[in-house]
Amino acid sequence: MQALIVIDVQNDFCPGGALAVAEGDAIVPGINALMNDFDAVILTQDWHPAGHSSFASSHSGKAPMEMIDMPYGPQVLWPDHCIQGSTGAAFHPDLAQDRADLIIRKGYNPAIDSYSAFFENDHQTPTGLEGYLRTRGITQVTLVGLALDFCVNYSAVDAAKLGFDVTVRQDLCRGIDMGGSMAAAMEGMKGAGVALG
Ligand code: VGL
Ligand code: ZN
Repeated sequence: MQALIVIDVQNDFCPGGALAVAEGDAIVPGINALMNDFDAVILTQDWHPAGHSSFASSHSGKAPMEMIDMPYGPQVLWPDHCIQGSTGAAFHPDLAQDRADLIIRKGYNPAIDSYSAFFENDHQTPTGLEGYLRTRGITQVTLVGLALDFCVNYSAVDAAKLGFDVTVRQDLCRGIDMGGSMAAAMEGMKGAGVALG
């Protein structure tokens, strides 16, 4: 059984959004077309409370894209984005969200970020997605969405570590690419056994 996992195709990651990824909206038609080919379709939604600890605005003297040491490790500080209930947190209006079997939200814990759809950034607090996939008999997952070098990358590596057969469709992803993050992500995914399609 195969699942399509669509990572964070939300307004704030598309052109005009708070943390816009170049051409983030260009992948939407291709993602919609792919949905028919899978036994399950899962959407993830970055879903932060106002004042989230991953926001630069929550740390005096810090600017977006600077790093900070958190108890769980280094963390990039982001512009305020995907605030619960905001237009920025909504899915891109053209995404076929009615096709989703499950929408999994992440990043709701104020003290910790969650790039991966499987675990928060401490790499141990689960979101519940693993259990959902296993109880539905899913063994193969294909990932698409935003951003390739952050949430897609972390989700793909975690899925592979958990033993799923993982493919990332690069043509249906777009990345942020800061400080060599894209090259590092590609190496990390390859090393984890992720197929880059
Ligand atoms: C993401 C940075 C912060 C992502 C989410 O979806 O890749 N990146 N929050
Ligand atoms: Zn976020």
